[in-house]
Amino acid sequence: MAKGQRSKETPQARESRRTSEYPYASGGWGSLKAVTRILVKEKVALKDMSLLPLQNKPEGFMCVSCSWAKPARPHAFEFCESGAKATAWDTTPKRADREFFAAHSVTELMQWHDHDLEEAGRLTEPMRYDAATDHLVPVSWEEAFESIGAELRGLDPKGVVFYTSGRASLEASYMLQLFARMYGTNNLPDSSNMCHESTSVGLKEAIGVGVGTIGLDDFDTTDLMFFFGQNVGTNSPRMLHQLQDARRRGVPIITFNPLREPGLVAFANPQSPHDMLLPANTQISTQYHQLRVGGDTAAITGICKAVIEAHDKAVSLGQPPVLDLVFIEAHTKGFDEFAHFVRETGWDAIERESGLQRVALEAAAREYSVANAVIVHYGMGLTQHRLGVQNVRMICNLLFLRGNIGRPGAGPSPVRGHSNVQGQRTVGITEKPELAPLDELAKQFNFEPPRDKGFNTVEAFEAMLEGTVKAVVNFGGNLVRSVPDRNRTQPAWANLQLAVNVATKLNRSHLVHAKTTYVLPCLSRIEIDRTGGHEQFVSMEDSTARFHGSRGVAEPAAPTVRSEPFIIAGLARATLRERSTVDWEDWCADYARVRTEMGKTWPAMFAGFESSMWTPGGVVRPLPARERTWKTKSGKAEFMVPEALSEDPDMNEREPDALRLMSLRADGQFNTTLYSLDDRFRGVKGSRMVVLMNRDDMEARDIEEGDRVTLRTIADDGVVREVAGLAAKPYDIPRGCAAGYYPECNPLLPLWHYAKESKVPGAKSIPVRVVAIEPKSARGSGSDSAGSDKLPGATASH
Ligand SMILES: Nc1nc2c(c(=O)[nH]1)N[C@H]1C(S)=C(S)[C@@H](COP(=O)(O)OP(=O)(O)OC[C@H]3O[C@@H](n4cnc5c(=O)[nH]c(N)nc54)[C@H](O)[C@@H]3O)O[C@H]1N2
Ligand SMILES: Nc1nc2c(c(=O)[nH]1)N[C@H]1C(S)=C(S)[C@@H](COP(=O)(O)OP(=O)(O)OC[C@H]3O[C@@H](n4cnc5c(=O)[nH]c(N)nc54)[C@H](O)[C@@H]3O)O[C@H]1N2
Ligand SMILES: [Mo]
Repeated sequence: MAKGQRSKETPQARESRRTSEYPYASGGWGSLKAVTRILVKEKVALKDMSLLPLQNKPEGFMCVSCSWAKPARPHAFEFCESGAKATAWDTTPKRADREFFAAHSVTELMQWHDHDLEEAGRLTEPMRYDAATDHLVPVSWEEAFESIGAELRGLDPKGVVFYTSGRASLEASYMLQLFARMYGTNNLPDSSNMCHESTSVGLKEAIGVGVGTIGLDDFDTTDLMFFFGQNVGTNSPRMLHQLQDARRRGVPIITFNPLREPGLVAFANPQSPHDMLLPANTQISTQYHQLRVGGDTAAITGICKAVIEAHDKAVSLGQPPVLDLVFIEAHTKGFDEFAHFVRETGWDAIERESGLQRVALEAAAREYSVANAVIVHYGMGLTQHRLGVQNVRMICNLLFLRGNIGRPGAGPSPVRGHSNVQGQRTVGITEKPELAPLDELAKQFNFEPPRDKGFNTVEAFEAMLEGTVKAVVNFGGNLVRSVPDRNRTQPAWANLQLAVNVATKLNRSHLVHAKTTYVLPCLSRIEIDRTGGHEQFVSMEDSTARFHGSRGVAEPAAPTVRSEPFIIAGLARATLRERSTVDWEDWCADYARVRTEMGKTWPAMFAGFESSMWTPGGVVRPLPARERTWKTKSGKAEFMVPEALSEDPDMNEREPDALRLMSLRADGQFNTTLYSLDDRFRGVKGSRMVVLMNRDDMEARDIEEGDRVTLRTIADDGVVREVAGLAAKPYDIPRGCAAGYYPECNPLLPLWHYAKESKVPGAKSIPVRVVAIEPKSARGSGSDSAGSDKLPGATASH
């Protein structure tokens, strides 16, 4: 068909295409096949496959994938497709050892695809970049510690950053924050700075704790759940068990998401023979609202408006109130201002900003108004916006209207990412001095901790660009891929004086080498930790604020790989020397000593933890908001009036051809780790260089399926940000919105495009425009519809 002359698709054709995008429920046979494929690909031995049943069991290891809660009565196979992939990835027999690094120079490895770097296998020995040969070369642990310690002693601690990627155990995290503070800095960002920090800020202001208040038991008593911007089937699949059980009880689920995510539509449990044999899958969402990207504040305003209107009507008719007036009166502040705002906001503005019709929002409000206990689950679709903190506050506003917090079956449920990201914050990994127990640490360890604010992740890179941050000690993390503005931030990383990377597998951040670069291999949590000559355990906190013990079950990748506590102790000892008041070796010989110290710092949370840490279902962390005690400024749960209906004020309709680009995850990845280039659920195969667009937006720009487009960020700071070679794919997504993959799209995301109170990058709302189209037909036959990602997408050359 000639360009510009395409006929419009009929609604029927559109509907049938929509339903053919992923014809199967998430889970199901597709999931089993994907697990088997990766086990075979990673050559995981049969004996290691027997590890899977130990995953997330009270006596086993806590999965290294997501942080979803671990039940007291686990399913026989308490793991999911993602968790099985993560386990296979870590227990692979492949090794990136000294022979591997001798065979491949760093310049050569820079040409490898991200997937292939990690696919090389587990790191086995400490390595240092050698500029003379352009290779990573082995060094002994002692030599690495001594020379890193000497370098750190020569630097201003305020210019050194200690990043953690959300996997390090409570013990390792406690040790690391203490080391950093004894060294002299609060520069302790972690991955939540790019993730749920909008939650930590927003929930703290609204309810006095920065974490969700629900537990697994709440799934048994809830009678309505919402999902805002969280993709459960891909990113926290074990939660599907609880959702399925709730659906069987008839609990409705209302979803707000620009995309129809298969995992939120239907689910077949691949571990249930009953589900696998019956074609009828459990329907997950009973209402599915495909709002515009950045339309949540408007949508929630609409629901609240309908609820308040229903209340006003009921009261005028002498019927029982719809609002929980007793809760509002006794427990909250700011209701009148919020209700005034809601009454004053017109439906036309709500419909325009949310992209949804009034009737749809009223339908959601009707369910909400009759439910007695409501849980709201949410994820990156809410937090990664310019007004991401406001979004979180809007969730609270909605819950407060009917007292849906601090009672069974109700509350906010931010679904966290990394397996211990929440726990790291709990034990002092924070750049905010007011959140760390500095007085307790000062007394307990007889030193003067720094009191000034440290850098979060965005600020660390701003300072790196200015040249004031000179060194990064990086636990996990692949920052040159995960942070915004790649074409500016990657060269800043290469300009560092010192980069120390503690990791399980090789990633690009190790290769974009600083003047001095170390790569130190650490144990995965799946492996048996024999530090100190005997088996040791660690602990973590899940997404529902329960602490769990974790015991490694697999043999270590190599005898020379060390535990994170060992590595932190080595670095601390060599850096602090006589300044240290801690016997790091002694702590390392028995992590129970670290837990004892944690108990002294936070008696309410960790006193007696040594004997309780194996409690099935976890040790419940005390949260005042669960008891309706509000540790907020006013001592009440606080309503707030949103400052704008649009979450992305800089996206206003200023630019008629602008698209809101969300950068998100595929089921073949865990963040920057790419297990494969497929996104099974969204029908994308063999390449991640893809942009999903509304068919009408494609037609308006004369783009055909498979054409390769160049996206450019709309920004007036004089920096050109582009990603080229993205294969366009028509998709069921609201007009004006587009979707691409993280991390491939990160060059488009300006470093300053963040939520102002939390500095979480606005990764779900990048204003872009299509600036070039390379027609598929011009490339000749034989080229597939997907883009090309043989080389890492749009990296700056090094
Ligand atoms: N398999 C796997 N599991 C993971 C990860 C992984 O990469 N792979 N990563 C882990 C980490 S660190 C995290 S933080 C979590 C992330 O898990 P999620 O919070 O689910 O994150 P994303 O996949 O980035 O995107 C979430 C959803 O938000 C929707 N969305 C985008 N914009 C908007 C919007 O404006 N409004 C609404 N309502 N929805 C929107 C998208 O369509 C998508 O379905 O998962 C964790 N678990
Ligand atoms: N555009 C865009 N950008 C985003 C996001 C987005 O949605 N869109 N999401 C953001 C979010 S939510 C997050 S959490 C960040 C994540 O960003 P990062 O924290 O930078 O990256 P990860 O991919 O989680 O880290 C991967 C590396 O961790 C190492 N690793 C694995 N296991 C361990 C371990 O046990 N110990 C140690 N020390 N290392 C280990 C491996 O070597 C692997 O290469 O990215 C953020 N960036
Ligand atoms: Mo995350």
